[in-house]
Amino acid sequence: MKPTKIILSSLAMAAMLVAGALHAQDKKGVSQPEANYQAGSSPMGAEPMVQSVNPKAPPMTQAEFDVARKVYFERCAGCHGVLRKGATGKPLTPDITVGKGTDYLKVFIAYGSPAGMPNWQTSGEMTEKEVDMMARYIQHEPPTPPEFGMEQMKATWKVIVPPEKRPTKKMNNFNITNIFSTTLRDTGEVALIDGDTKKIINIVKTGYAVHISRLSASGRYLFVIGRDAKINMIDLWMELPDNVAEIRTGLEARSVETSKFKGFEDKYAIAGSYWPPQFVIMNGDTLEPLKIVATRGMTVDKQEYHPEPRVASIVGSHYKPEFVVNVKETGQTLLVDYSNIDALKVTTIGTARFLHDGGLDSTKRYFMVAANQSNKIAAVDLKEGKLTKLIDVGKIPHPGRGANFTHPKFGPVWSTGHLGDETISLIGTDPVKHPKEAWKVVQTLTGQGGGALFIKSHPKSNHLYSDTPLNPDPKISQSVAVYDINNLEKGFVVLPIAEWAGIQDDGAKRVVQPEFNKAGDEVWFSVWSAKNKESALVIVDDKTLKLKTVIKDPRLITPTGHFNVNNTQHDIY
Ligand code: DHE
Repeated sequence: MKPTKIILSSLAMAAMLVAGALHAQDKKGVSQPEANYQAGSSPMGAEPMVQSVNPKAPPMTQAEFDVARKVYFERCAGCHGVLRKGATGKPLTPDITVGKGTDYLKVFIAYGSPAGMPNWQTSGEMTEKEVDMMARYIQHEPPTPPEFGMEQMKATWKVIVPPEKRPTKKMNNFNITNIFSTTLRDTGEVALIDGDTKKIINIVKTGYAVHISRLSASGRYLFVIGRDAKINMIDLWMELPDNVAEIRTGLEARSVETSKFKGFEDKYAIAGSYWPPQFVIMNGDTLEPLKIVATRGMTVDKQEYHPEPRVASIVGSHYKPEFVVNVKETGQTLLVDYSNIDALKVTTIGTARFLHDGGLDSTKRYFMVAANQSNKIAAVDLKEGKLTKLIDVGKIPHPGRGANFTHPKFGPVWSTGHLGDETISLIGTDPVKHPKEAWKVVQTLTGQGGGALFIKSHPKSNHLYSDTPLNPDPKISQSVAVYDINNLEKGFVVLPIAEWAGIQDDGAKRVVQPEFNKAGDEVWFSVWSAKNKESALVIVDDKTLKLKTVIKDPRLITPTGHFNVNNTQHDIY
């Protein structure tokens, strides 16, 4: 026994040195906030699951299993997957982990790795005891969370105000086309803010760690999804806009969308889940679940079965009665024809693995979706129903919905920033008048640094805005870069958004997600701090690039994304 132990611990020492050195180097490439962002917390830790014991793995008590499972879902599942089959992180199934052994695994958990694994112990986020517990936990069989089918969905479905009891016309004096729905992430609420008066109209209760808002085609209904897969449907025609229906469509989710094609306006809503891997089509009036489709299947490259491919972005096509559903781990983009949901037709287009976020080009014919860990953008033709091109861009593209504008030299372009480097890629999107530039990176701009999440422009604006909320340098994460579209060579100017917010405490004050108002003459930003710190919204005059207004309110806790009704309804970005 003894010699084995010595060998193991010297192996561990060596691995520790290598991992430590690499991690230090890697700080340039993948910062801690970037890694933490991708390893975002899953709400599933509290779900009941059966734990099986692997006799070849080191023993654990039931109490240890329960704690370790919670930690795993909060810290690790985002990258390594619910079933630990690997996603953006490596697979961690017992056939791999038992062979590595506890000491070896402890080193990687403690010190991190160059591929982006955070250094959980040396960063102070886990104790040595917790690291030891996690190293043992991942050598046991991964517990499987329960499925969530029609019965479970129906049990959570509530029509708070049935359609026949709702107003037949708009009952308020708000200019609803210019309302902003602002995510209040950590309180599980959205703030509905009047874009004209800048006053909060209502704070509406939504799901846990609420994520995004989308509009119905008519602009009347707002759909909000939480990470717990809870969808809230808000009627903007009510005297005081509020929830009229809600449902849970799974245990964990990120995306919701509505049918936008002519003749199907406000007819359907769709939500994709991270767990179970599926999407559900719902009645657009009531959220009644109608059709559930699993996304488990084969990966685009190696054509291997993936048991838990998560549904990432979804967009409603304006060209056909179709939803564009992007399945992350398999790298398949599904065109789901909703014209007859009893005989559902799905066109499966192989794009690239690790699909995440994306948006339409200015003609709305092409969907541009980031395959983030593949460092690619896939341009999908929604008219012809095929992949037009896979385009290599910078490291870990993260466009949000991206930004469309007319480049003075190259014509219409769609752009994306990157999490992993400081570049902004401009991709030509006009194969008719600019065929040479189409589906190529026509220009690469240099931004403030990595850690960019969202980029935005507007047809009426001459500016392109890029945030960098995950950059480790507070000067960069608390400001935005703005480019003059007609003079891109000049570089960017920096707007000190967090400073303009006038917040005195020491919160993180990350500046996140530029979003235009309906007129396209103001840009809204969230200044996002932890829930016990002050946050704010800062509004900039797009012509002068000067501060216009700051919105502060004790109820504005952890504001992150915000969605202008008109721009979200019509896919203007
Ligand atoms: Fe998001 C969009 C997933 C963390 C704010 N985010 C998306 C989309 C996906 C996604 C799949 C595209 C939805 C669509 O268009 O249908 N987000 C994830 C994650 O998996 C991740 C990395 C980790 C997690 O645990 O959730 C994650 N996202 C975040 C955040 O930490 C952000 C910055 C703050 C927050 O509120 O949670 C955040 N994500 C957003 C926003 C959008 C978004 C604001 C919509 C952008 C848009 O312009 O439409």
